[in-house]
Amino acid sequence: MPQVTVTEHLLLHQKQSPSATGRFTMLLNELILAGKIISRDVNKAGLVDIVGFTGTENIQGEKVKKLDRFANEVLIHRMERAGVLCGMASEENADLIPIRDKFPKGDYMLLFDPLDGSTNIDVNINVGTIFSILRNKNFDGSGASLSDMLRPGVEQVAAGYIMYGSSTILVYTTGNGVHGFTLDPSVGEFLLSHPNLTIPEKGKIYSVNEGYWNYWDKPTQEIVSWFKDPDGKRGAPYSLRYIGSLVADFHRTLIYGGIFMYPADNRDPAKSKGKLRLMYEASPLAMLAEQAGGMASTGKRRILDIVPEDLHQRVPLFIGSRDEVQKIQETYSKYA
Ligand code: AHM
Ligand code: MG
Repeated sequence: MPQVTVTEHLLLHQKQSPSATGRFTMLLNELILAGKIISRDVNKAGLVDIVGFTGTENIQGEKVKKLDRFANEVLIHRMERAGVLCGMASEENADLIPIRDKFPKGDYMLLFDPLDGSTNIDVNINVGTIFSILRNKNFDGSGASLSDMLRPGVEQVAAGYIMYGSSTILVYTTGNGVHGFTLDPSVGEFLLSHPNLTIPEKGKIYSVNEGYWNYWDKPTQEIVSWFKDPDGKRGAPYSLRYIGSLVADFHRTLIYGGIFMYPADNRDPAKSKGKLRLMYEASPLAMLAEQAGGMASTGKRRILDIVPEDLHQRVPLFIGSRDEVQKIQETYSKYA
């Protein structure tokens, strides 16, 4: 069987679009190279003195691990030089990251979570880079402003993730289906392994940190109880799977179906809107989910319709198969 590299796949898709200039391919190629560099270092994390905390805290007040900082630096360094961006934002940086004057600019904007799930690195659990790409409608050759960047997920031109696990996988969409590529380390290329991924319409798995049960609202408690006994006769319950690493939990949901949830909770005011960030986590994964035939919701509204007010805004997230996400929305509307 002929093997299709991610670059060939990108070029093929670019050819289908008459307005394509190749700049988007350049952007994704740079992103892929950054992903390969991060993958190399994640793979040897146990070998070198790179695991452990840096001793500082990020904008969310969480401890930053060395590999998070490394991944963030690699992405900023490479992508600033790509010549196609007018601004970036990272989960690890408080403010918008400008493209310095010495580099050429383009109208794309890149938002990313450099290494999501990094608390899992020390125990060899999958982690991932999540990315979201927007276009600046007001681009005039200079940088992007905050208001240029605070756009709803529905305007994303591409989104995806690179998961560093037993193998390194790139999953992305440009609004034309979802495609997965596996890194072949012997040739250093991502090869098409999962063309046209679709989420099963209904699944058998729910995924949530159930330790927070006491802090959830009534609709979330009701839906989780329902997953344990969906037919009301103590018949077949859903299975529970929770890795605690969003990219890994989402990747399983994408392939097997079912639902991943990170609801709002009342543990502390910072988590009253959930834990996950709209622009770096929820929106890009929501675009993938919808492109794969699934759904993503806060329980009350579609994730992709939310207009962000802040780069680091958090949002409750229910994402996966249509059937289960609809069930959640029905439960929420009962309580409205
Ligand atoms: P991070 O961006 O600081 O890595 O945090 C996000 C991670 C997700 O990967 C995961 O879904 C979630 O936090 C797990 O949180 P919890 O430990 O509260 O269940
Ligand atoms: Mg994260």
